[in-house]
Amino acid sequence: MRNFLSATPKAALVHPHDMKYHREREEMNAVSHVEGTENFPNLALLTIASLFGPEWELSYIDEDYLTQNGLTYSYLGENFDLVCLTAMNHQSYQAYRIADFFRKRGIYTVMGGMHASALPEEALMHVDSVIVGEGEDAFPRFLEDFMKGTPQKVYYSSGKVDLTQVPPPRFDILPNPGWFDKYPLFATRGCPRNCEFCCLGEVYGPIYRKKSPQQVADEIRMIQSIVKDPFISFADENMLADRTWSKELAKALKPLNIKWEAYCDISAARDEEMLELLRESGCVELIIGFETISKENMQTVDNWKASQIAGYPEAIKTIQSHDIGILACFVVGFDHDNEETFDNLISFLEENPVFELDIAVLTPMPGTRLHSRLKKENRLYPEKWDDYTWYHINFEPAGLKPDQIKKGIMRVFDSYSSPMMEEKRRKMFASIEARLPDENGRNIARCN
Ligand code: B12
Ligand code: SF4
Repeated sequence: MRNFLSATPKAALVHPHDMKYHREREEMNAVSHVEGTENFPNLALLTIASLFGPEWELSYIDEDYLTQNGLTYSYLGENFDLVCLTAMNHQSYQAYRIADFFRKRGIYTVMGGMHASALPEEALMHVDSVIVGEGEDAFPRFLEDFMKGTPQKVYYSSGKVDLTQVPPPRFDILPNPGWFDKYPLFATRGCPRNCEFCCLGEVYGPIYRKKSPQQVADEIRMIQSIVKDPFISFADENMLADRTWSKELAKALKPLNIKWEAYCDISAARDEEMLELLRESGCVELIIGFETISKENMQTVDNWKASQIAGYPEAIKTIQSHDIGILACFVVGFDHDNEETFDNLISFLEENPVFELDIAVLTPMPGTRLHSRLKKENRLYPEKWDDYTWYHINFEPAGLKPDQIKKGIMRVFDSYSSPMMEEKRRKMFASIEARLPDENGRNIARCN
């Protein structure tokens, strides 16, 4: 059995702050004419928190919160029995710094999330144990071993967690629950597509699974008991892939009187009955990965997506006609991209106005097919994970120089934000704008 510092074992759940990302975010905001950054509580940590027994005392530590409020990282001096870390690629160096620090103090560290799941061996150079994939089935096994004093180095998820059986995330442990702009939840896992650059299949596996609509509604009620008028941001990879279930979910959400957004693919446009139910249930925005309007490029991403490009204009019109805004996410840096890519995107957006726009730089995240291909082609730049922010060029692009990519993105955002386009969108989207809760609820930080 493990000896604890006191009768109540103490765990810290830490969301690392990445200074470099936040600096670049500000630069990107200037380019995209957007102000501020959105703050979310970290859903992975709140989910992991739900897996601890009642004997544990849990401290949720969000370094973004500490930094933005000018507070020191005094938690580093506190005594814990266990420190749990999560990290995306760009946050991994800071997660490692935190882990090194606690390990030097003899405190046990465990890490999960996107980065550690793709590179468990690397993570193990800094942390004591790694959870690969979903935490809901792997972390309880770790905890059991940890309590016995025999934790292993790596725990793998089955990738088949039954979402109807998982406990609700512990929003009640947030020390500052009202501070956040949006409150994330997930309702499904898995995605039927298989994009070359996507890292999510590696973590969640290929099986599409769902919570019950009632379960999701209950989780939202719990958030509502802690925060007034929370804006719910569904963190699912592709939430509306099952239309029948999505309609049931919309009916379960309607009485809650919330506003919400979710990630989905363009096929949502095919079911207008569903779109109407979504609108009635408070859906104000769908975040859709359009990726590219070049069929040649898209054929390297995913064949299904390549077959959808011709239908983009109609789909955009249909979804937004239901007063649901689209946050259209595009990626540049594909092998068939060149200077014309930016001109084509500018014309496409003039002809098919979208409520919001995001443009990211193609990034070869570890664990993806894109990463393996570029490695084989000897095109990866030396890996610096804090450059994996989706604002950086981390490989030798085929048809453009890194500088052209940056200038091209700027050109598209300048056109999108020109007074003429702003005016056009203002008129066109007045009824969507009217449905938004307030400025704070607006989608500012974006990712897909
Ligand atoms: C919500 C979200 C955000 C929110 C909130 C982020 C936050 N504070 O948590 C916002 C909008 C702010 C955001 C911003 C960004 N994001 Co984001 N985001 C997401 C999204 C949609 C959901 C993440 C989530 O909450 N999932 C639900 C939880 C429960 O799942 P999970 O994190 O995978 O955790 C499970 C397991 O991984 C594991 N686990 C995870 N951590 C731990 C820790 C321990 C100890 C254990 C035991 C287990 C464990 O157990 C959990 C339960 O099964 C994902 C895409 C997706 N669908 O996953 C992208 C994603 C995580 N984001 C991504 C990116 C790139 C970004 C940005 C850099 C984008 C940008 N350029 O602005 C920024 C960075 C922000 C920052 N502060 O540094 C990438 C990360 C890629 C990677 N390989 O690292 C993703 C995967 C999207 C993508 N493009 O593929 N994001
Ligand atoms: S990028 Fe989006 S659509 Fe493509 S596989 Fe990943 S989650 Fe699915």
